[in-house]
Amino acid sequence: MALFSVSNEAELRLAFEAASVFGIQNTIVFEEDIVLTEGLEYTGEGKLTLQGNGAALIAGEEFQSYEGVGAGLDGFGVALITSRSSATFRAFDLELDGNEGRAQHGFELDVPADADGVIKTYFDGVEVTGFWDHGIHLDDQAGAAGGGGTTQGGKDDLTGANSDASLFVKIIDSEFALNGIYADRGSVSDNDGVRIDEGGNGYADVIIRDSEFVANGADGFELDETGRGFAGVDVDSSVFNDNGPFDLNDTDDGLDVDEAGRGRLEVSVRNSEINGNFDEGLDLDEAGKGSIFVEVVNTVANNNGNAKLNGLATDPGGTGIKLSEEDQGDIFAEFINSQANGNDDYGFRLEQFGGGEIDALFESVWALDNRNDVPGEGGRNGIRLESFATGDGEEPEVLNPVFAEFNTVVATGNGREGLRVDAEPFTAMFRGENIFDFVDFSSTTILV
Ligand SMILES: [Ca+2]
Ligand SMILES: [Ca+2]
Ligand SMILES: [Ca+2]
Ligand SMILES: [Ca+2]
Repeated sequence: MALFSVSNEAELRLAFEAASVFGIQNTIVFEEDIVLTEGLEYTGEGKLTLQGNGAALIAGEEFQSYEGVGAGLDGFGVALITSRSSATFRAFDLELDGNEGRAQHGFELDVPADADGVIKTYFDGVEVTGFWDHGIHLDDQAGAAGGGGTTQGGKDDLTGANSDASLFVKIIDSEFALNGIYADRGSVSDNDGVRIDEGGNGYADVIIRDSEFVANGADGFELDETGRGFAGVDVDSSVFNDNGPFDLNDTDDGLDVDEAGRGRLEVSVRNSEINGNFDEGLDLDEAGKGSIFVEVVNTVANNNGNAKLNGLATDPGGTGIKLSEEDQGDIFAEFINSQANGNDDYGFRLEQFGGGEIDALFESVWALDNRNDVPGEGGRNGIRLESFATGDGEEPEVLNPVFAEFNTVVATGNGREGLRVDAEPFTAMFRGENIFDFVDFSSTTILV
């Protein structure tokens, strides 16, 4: 094991260079804050651990910028740390500071094309703020824009690879704030607090505990999984608030997970807040083979949407919790002791397309005062469930089953009825005291 203690840029750069050549285990220990003039690169085969001891790594006033790479990048800052290694990366008790947009990412993982197995990345006690692009970007999607990945063609000097590798990410006691909001230093649409792009073979599995994703230009957290493999995100005691105001033509979400191709989407959110984001609060999209499995417990998703931009957003709306499942597969959802109130569109919206069913439990749930007061839009429901044998937008629509249990649900004050269901058949169980009105677009409703 190689251990490096560093207290200035020259020592830190030497440590990265040495670690890239030697060692199975490399630990770099920060003795004090360090201001960087150039980005750091790691290309070694050994594990790399940054032990920050509370120090900050800061992009300097004249931090290195892209030159001659084109794609609208020239003149904008490079990433603070870039890894081109499939070895485990860990950062502890370290602040990464982009200095108001002078650096692109705090940490960029460009997955090598020949990577396989599981690449593990850990952030514990890490604060990431002030980057013009994603605060953190883990990139295993090929192509300048990625398969549904980032939108600024070629903005990373090397792009991810659609490698055979999977990504395992653990985020503990960390904060990601105020990234992607610096228009004159490179920020454009879709610059998130944390962005994980997984492509090709392999899955993405993310654990988040006691962390905050706040006031980033686009999504607070986004996972985009394509190709074979599932997308899994397990969240406890975390905050995803006030993200997504940057692009007025495409405002963004608190917590956004997209899964495409083979594989399921599995998300659990417990004891968390998803409030005040400028599009959806929690936004889950699954496509290709596979189902959505979601559990939301002791969590609030309130006041999401872009009406607070007073009409500046070109596509009004924003739902508290939105699930969309396309193609083969179903939605299995449990919402317990949770609320989605005051959102600009629906409180809860679940859509199943392409054949399958929705199986949902709402227990001790509030969906209050969700409305879309845009003239002519006519308001929204507290809870809307739609299940189709046909694809999204395909005519004529053919309905599929919904099974739903409502136990002590209040859905009042919404722009339209508290509950709307489009299903064939709709099988409903009512337990406890439920307070909502109901509009039924199902041809058969079975009360059990
Ligand atoms: Ca992969
Ligand atoms: Ca997949
Ligand atoms: Ca899928
Ligand atoms: Ca389906």
